[in-house]
Amino acid sequence: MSNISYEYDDESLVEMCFCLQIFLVVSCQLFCTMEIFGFGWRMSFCSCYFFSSTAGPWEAGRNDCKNRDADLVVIDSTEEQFIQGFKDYYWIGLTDRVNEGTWKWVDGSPVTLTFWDKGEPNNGMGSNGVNHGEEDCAEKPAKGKWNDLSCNTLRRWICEK
Ligand SMILES: [Ca+2]
Ligand SMILES: [Ca+2]
Ligand SMILES: [Ca+2]
Repeated sequence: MSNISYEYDDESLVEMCFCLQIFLVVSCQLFCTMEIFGFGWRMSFCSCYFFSSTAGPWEAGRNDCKNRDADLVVIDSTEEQFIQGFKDYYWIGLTDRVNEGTWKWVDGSPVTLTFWDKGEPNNGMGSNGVNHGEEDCAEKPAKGKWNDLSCNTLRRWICEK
């Protein structure tokens, strides 16, 4: 599995598109231009992402994504884990709210590939035995891989469509 070690300036890439097959990261503006010129990749290989500048609970982030005709990001390939390069904390579209311990993507797709940080998901149980409360939503932290935390925590979010 490749080690992804990009670092992105959160402020400069608010919206971007990403094409899996050719490992290409482009701005949405450029991507739209490419689409106009007949690169019909969007349906099969490419996704576009929105990185919010404001923070809110997981559900608020999801609602905002839906208002953008999108949903919280579903990470279904190693390449898509490029989001780890962003420096801030962001909600991703993964939750175990319905069945504790059964993680589901917001689009209903199976969780086949995961990038949990060491010891995560821990449902709030710290390594020192202190329980920080139910943790049912997943974030991409500023550093390290995924962590579960309380869905009411305020985080920025990433939408995908
Ligand atoms: Ca995806
Ligand atoms: Ca949980
Ligand atoms: Ca956790």
